[in-house]
Amino acid sequence: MEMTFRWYGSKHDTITLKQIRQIRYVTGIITTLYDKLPGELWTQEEIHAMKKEVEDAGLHFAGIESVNVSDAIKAGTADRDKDIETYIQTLENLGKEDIHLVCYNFMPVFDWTRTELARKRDDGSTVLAYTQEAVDALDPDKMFASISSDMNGTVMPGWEPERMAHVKELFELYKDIDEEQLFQNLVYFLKAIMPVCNKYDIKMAIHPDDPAWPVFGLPRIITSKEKILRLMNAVDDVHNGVTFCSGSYGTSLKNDLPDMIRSLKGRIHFAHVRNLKFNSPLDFQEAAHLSEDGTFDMYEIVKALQDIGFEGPIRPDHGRMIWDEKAMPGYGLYDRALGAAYICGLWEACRKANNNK
Ligand SMILES: [Mn+2]
Repeated sequence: MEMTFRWYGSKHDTITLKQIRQIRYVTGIITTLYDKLPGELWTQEEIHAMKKEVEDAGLHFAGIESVNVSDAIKAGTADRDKDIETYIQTLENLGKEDIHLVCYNFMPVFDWTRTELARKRDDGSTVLAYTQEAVDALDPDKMFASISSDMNGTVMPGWEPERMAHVKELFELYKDIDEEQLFQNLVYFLKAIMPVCNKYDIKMAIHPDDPAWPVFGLPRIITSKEKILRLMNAVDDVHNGVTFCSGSYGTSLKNDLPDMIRSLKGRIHFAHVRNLKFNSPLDFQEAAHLSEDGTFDMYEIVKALQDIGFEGPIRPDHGRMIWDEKAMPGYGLYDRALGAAYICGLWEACRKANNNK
């Protein structure tokens, strides 16, 4: 595996590549062209400049998170073929720049959903949190307003003001789309892009829905072992793969995370590893990566990844906001650096235990 760090670009991130380079455990960067809206073409020149900036800082360019999929593709509107053609051209340009990993998601309207971006813990740090009760009491417009006012002046992908200004129209677009239709639209998209992925060996890695159940009446389709395996079988090509995000699949306590990892052998191309702490099945908050700080057995998650021969990038995922850092919620430097060190420690311990068997 390669330990990586998500970086939001010099224009938007509070964290520098120089700082990331000094984490030591981290060798790779996961990033994106942050100013691109879904459906926009990425030129080869833009991709080249992004990659060069990372490499000039002494880091490896490990992959893209994300090339976002347009609502026309997700909802299957008349414009989708045009947008798919653009997506294919973007993939072609990524391939020409020797980039082989693309994370994406297929969540309608909202990307991940949280109801609080700074819930205070006993230790004085803050974390992102979700309660179903709060979602049920909110209308989506207000949800956007409360999230956007709480971002420490940052803009988070999937919550761009340009898109969110049209929340009502977006909801209208999806009003007749049920889970099955959304799934078929995803399969249509994947089948269309597989030839270019094969040509350049680009591994597509779908990020699970977060939380792993429908919110605001919108369908969610990447939520469980059964559903992700259905997608793997529907487009049975190694380039149709998975970002295994423990914190997103883990929002549903029905998901057995190590078992899911084992069932996806050969198809996990990227891993997000983080922990959650549950107060009840529909009320959870993010936690330090350490197993005993939350609900998941992080050792078993790392061990399962190693047991299936996972060789791709791993990144620590959302961390707590600690040491008075001001950064994008979930994406501070300090707690994610601690997370990277912890995961590397687990990885080394698992590897040595295996070698000594
Ligand atoms: Mn994730």
